[in-house]
Amino acid sequence: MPENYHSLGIKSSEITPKQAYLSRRDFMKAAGLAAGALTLAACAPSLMPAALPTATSSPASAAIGQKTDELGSKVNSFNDITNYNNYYEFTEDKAGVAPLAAGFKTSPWEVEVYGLVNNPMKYSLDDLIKKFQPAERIYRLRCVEAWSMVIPWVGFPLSKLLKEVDPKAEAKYVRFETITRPSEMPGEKNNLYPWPYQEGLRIDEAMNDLTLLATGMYGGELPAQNGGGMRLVVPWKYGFKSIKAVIKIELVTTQPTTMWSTIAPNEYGFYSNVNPQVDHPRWSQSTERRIGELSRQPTLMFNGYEKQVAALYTGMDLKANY
Ligand SMILES: Nc1nc2c(c(=O)[nH]1)N[C@H]1C(S)=C(S)[C@@H](COP(=O)(O)O)O[C@H]1N2
Ligand SMILES: [Mo]
Repeated sequence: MPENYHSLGIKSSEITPKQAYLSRRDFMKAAGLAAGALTLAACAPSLMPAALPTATSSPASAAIGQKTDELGSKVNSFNDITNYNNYYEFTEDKAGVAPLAAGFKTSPWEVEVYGLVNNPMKYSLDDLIKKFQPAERIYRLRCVEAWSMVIPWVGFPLSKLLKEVDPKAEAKYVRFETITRPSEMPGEKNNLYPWPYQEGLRIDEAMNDLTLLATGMYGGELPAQNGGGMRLVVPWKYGFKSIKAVIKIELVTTQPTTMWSTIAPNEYGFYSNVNPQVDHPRWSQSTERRIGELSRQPTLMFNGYEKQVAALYTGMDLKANY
């Protein structure tokens, strides 16, 4: 996952898409193009119900291109967000994910919620959308590789779903699992990785209002390369915690195994909170490169979400619990 993952013998290929350097005028043009693409997607019958919120709450994607997050950073273009992806089930090449994911079926999509709950559930994506009313949330995404984007998700708080399944008192953590479908995900045949991709959160982290289950993006459905059918978004943690294509959510008592902490426990801890003061063993985390911008910028504690989440970690040594 790091841009130069030499320890696994993976070739270093940081391919920066041309779009990352679009001028302001080209940026606007690209936003217009994205609007066209979304209209097409919305016309495909099988995709129709997926993630489009009601007409009134769904801003045109061209308008989304001019929006900012609450810190004033403008959202990345639809092109950047959908063509520069980390998604190892497809490939280790960020620019190669989109073409490979084009054939990935995100509908129908089912999510099972089980384990230490009083009310285990199986949902279709359509059920989830009807029940939990996804809305737009613009979040910064900070990859552990020290690049970042601003992404207009459409999603609902994980807490809403957890309240419905009603965790038992013994449930202390939530475990998430990505779909296994090697026929459509060629990277899953690469046995350098202990598939399926798994992630986890402490239950109070999972209940925080920022923690999102995303069913859409840029006012439309969630593109396969961004984790459609449904993905987790935890904006104060490094991007790899935001697991894509989730099909299983399990409530458990002990801290779940995660794919990256299995591969390199000294580099990717369970918490993986964005922290400019705790460097990765092989690079600094103090600054980041915003895709589409030329200069680096300082990385913020908890990715700028300190007010909302610092209390989750009171009294914890954030260096030891990286
Ligand atoms: N299942 C799965 N989820 C994943 C990944 C992955 O390889 N597989 N990559 C992670 C990493 S490293 C990042 S930075 C983000 C990227 O999300 P994006 O492509 O939507 O920007 O997805 C995360 N979720
Ligand atoms: Mo990442």
